[in-house]
Amino acid sequence: PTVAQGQLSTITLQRYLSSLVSSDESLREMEGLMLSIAMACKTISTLVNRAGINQLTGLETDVMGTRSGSQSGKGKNKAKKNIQGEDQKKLDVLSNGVLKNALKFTGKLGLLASEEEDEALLIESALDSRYVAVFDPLDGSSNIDASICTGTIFGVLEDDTVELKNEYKRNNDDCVRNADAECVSSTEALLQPGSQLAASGYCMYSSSTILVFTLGGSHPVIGFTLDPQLGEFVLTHPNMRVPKRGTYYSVNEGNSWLWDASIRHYIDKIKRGEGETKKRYSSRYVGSMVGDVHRTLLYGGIFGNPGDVKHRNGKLRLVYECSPMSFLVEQAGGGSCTSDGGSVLEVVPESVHQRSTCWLGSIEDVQELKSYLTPEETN
Ligand code: P6P
Repeated sequence: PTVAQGQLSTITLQRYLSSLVSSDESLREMEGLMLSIAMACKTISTLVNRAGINQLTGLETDVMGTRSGSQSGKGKNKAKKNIQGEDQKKLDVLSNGVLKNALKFTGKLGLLASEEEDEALLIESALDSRYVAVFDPLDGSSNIDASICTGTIFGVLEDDTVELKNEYKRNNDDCVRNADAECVSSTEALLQPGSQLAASGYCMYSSSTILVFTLGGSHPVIGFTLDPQLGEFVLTHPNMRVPKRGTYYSVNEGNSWLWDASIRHYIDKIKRGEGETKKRYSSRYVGSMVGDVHRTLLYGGIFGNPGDVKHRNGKLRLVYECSPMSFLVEQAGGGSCTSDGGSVLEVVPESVHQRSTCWLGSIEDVQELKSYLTPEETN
């Protein structure tokens, strides 16, 4: 469903979603989830915008001395690490709590996975819910102290094990067992390929706060901008479509000496104006996936985190970064692929925090890149 340009500013997220549900009752639960995610994003937006004022910049610390039992108790502060071994920022922890609680209290999710949580969260009271959610609560948080854009990335999946669970007996060791009493991981609903997403999106915290999402199927990619005066997300991008071609490439060239030769060759060609369009491409790279993907969605071009000899699978996480973003870009008429030319959306995750190489953007730019990619070789 799209709306005439003139009507845009009067349509809030709440009104848009309720109009969807009135024509399709099966979206009732999804409406509740999206409103909870939007509420959490409003809170995170305020936290991010006031980080400097509320001394919420900097690292989440773990006071060492008191743990090692030193007399003084004035231990040296040491940054806490997430399961990725990355320093956690204060706002990573806060944003994670805000989103986790917002989703838990919907009572509509039995399972959550977050970049900031080592293990998937089982919500006993809602284990038989229809959906599970995956999210990166504050992607690009290393940019926070410099007030560069950050974002929340989320995905919603049908819990395809719910029916099975009715046959399984829950076991007190927190796994579900099938009829043969084999332990079936109760978190397998999270390990679905991106093609199975029921919804995905992001909220970007930048010069404005913009919530962009899609419900897949016949639904558009749609964007709502937070009106600080109203405190409401209002419809500003009714039907986002990626231009078929762009003139920007967005990748961390600092790693180019470590890339596979095929990728170095591609980037070299397009920056020299020797690619298919014969136009010279410019580099645009914020180092914050949500900002780089949002620009690519609007202006076209190609974004990538290709992996290299040191990080074969790149830096981005499949389940809550690559899959949701690839799903959204492809729904907007763009393309996506891994660095060996495969489909991001067909990669079946083996673990919640696994990484994947990822390219996404204008369909013709992604197709041109794929013509350079050789099967992934060891360097
Ligand atoms: P690199 C931020 O840490 C992040 O997860 C994404 O937001 C961003 O696209 C990527 O890492 C940046 O990676 O290797 O360029 O620092």
